[in-house]
Amino acid sequence: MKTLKSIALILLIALTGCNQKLPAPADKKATKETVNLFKSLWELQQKGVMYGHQDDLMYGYKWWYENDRSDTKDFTGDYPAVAGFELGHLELGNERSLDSVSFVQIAEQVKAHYKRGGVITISWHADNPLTMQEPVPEETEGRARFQHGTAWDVSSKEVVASILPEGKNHEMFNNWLDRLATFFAGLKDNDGTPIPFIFRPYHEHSGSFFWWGTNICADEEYAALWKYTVEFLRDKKDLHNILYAYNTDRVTSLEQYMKGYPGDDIIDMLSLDMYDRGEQFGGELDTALNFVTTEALKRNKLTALSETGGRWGMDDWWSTVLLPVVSKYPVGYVLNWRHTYMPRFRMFNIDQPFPDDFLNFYNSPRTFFLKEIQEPNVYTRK
Ligand code: BMA
Repeated sequence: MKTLKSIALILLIALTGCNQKLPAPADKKATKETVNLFKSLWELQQKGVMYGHQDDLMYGYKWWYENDRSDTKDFTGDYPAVAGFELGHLELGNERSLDSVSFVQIAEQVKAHYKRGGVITISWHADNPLTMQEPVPEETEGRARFQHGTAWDVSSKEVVASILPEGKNHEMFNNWLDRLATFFAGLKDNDGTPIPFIFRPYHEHSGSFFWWGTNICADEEYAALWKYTVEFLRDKKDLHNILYAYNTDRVTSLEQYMKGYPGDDIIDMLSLDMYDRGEQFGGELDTALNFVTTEALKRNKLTALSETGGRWGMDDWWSTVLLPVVSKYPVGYVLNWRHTYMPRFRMFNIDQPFPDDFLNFYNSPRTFFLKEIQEPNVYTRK
């Protein structure tokens, strides 16, 4: 009897101990692979930090879409654990993104990275749905003229209101979301399994350089935009392979970070973007990651430093500035922004895609590149 009882107890602990106890995505209907991804990311973020790179599989400074090529792999021998992609201009029905990348090829690389067991994250620099319909006002000059109608056009504070229900651009915006949904629905494995990914739209809300930025719309409007978008994709379009990342730019307090947060029923990840613009970066990043990751854990959410980049002219940034700070906190991944294709640009040495010090970051036991997350597979957990 005693033995039977203890066997039952051991079984109970084993059953409730592993998978069951781990937090899960906000979407109650998330696919099995998406739930597994969430749980894998949750566990990985306690152990170390994954390396991510935007458009890593699409191009480098001097090459454009070559089979299986990656700047990260060229330099370290391994792919990044996290591959970033960008969908700006998909909403317009274009074949290529605002960075001239083919959407068909993006879908190919999403599939390839999924097959390798890598993590996928997608951003969306959507055009300005209000001003893109209007001609450039006469008095607009310089940079503002260049940005007219783009994600960076902050000339009107009416944009978000205009696309929410009752707004004059609501139907048009539904159309944009429809195009997004069609693209997402097409992200499938050969056997038809929807490929899970992290979607990070309307990013850097704490800044005022996008039409969804903090001084351009009210925080309530921003939260409503998020809620509307998620309900559209998740409930109306029945897409259950998406983890949603809330995101801000540089912030100095949790209160500032949470302004516009749409709620735990919408969001899966609390992420932060911060680029190194000078000496104070390390301290500021430390403070911000401290309160963002503490809050995320409290809410059972994932975390990431979803955009970052080194200090101009600093050779050992990766190992002396970034690594020590991200190692202090449960940060899921750090994503390095894109290596803009510019084959004729010669102002600095772009023959080498990363500084030598990047290898110190790569070799650290705290960092994970693709090979380190291939087993167990983040989608099957086997
Ligand atoms: C920005 C810049 C732009 C680019 C955009 C979307 O941060 O890199 O040149 O168009 O991201 O990828």
